[in-house]
Amino acid sequence: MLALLLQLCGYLLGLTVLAAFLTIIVLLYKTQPYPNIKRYKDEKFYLDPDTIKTIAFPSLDDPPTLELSVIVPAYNEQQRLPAMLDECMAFLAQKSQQQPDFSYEVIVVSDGSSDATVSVALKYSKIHGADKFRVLELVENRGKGGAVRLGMLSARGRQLLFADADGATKFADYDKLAEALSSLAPEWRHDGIAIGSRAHLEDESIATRSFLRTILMHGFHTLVWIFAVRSVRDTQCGFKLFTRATARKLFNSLHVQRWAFDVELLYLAERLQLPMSEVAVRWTEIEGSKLSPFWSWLQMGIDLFMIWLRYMVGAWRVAASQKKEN
Ligand SMILES: Nc1nc2c(ncn2[C@@H]2O[C@H](COP(=O)(O)OP(=O)(O)O)[C@@H](O)[C@H]2O)c(=O)[nH]1
Ligand SMILES: [Mg+2]
Repeated sequence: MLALLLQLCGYLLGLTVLAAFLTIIVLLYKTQPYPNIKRYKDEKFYLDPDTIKTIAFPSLDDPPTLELSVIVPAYNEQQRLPAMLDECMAFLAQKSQQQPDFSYEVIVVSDGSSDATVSVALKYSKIHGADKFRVLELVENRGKGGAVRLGMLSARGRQLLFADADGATKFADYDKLAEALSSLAPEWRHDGIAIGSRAHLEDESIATRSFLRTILMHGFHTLVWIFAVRSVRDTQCGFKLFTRATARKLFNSLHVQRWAFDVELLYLAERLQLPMSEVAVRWTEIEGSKLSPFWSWLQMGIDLFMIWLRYMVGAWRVAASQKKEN
């Protein structure tokens, strides 16, 4: 009886090893090591509402021509977007009045929205002008990571920030991120990331969250720690600031287009040993999140494991040959 049981265990072990081996072979041969960044022709242009002309976006590979680019990924955000944009544009206008050499642009990336997100955003472009405010309309939904990436690849700033469309972060906290970034990287050619963080709010959020969400949150943090990122406490905050040099490296190497993209970015940053600093930001939970607690977290868990596995076996690689910096 015992011998039979042992034999069965042996078979099972053998099968598991074989399955793992086959998975690795399939991953190695079926996965492209570098991301294939898809961008349709219509997605290469923005509309200038004054002249009603479409103009080609510049490239992240070009030299920078202004101080800050703000990328706002927006998927069906007609309701939540105006409050965020009002706060952001008022802050930036005031800042550039106080510091005349502070120049900026905002790029709203509609991620294949089916509501009025694009027309809401275009109104801001009309009011502020297409030099300060551009709309990138993706014809197909990519997921937050894909939308942020295409916005970054179209931006002109020496520093590039991405910020969620719901205005959950107080936009004025950009100043804190900028201060942290300039002490890590005084110039845009240097590497650095300032990461908005809600880690200091964890105890408070546990008090207001349901038990299930708290368990999922801890489970997620543990998975992130095991599989990907160890030096950052809050990987998911939608408020991160990069130097142009770092944005070039990371967004050209990014594979994940869905929610786990932040984790891949920070995983890459750790591997490339880029300087990072986590900065506490003010945060308000805004109604209308489209993340369903259970399924999105399950999907993120799987994505995390797959990020780890693909880089481990070499199916994904870091885009090593970086273009010459202008
Ligand atoms: N749900 C969702 N949000 C997206 C997508 N692409 C971009 N986003 C943007 O990602 C940001 C974060 O979304 P939100 O629903 O507030 O998620 P949460 O704050 O992490 O719970 C918002 O700016 C969304 O508009 C997408 O495909 N789905
Ligand atoms: Mg949100």
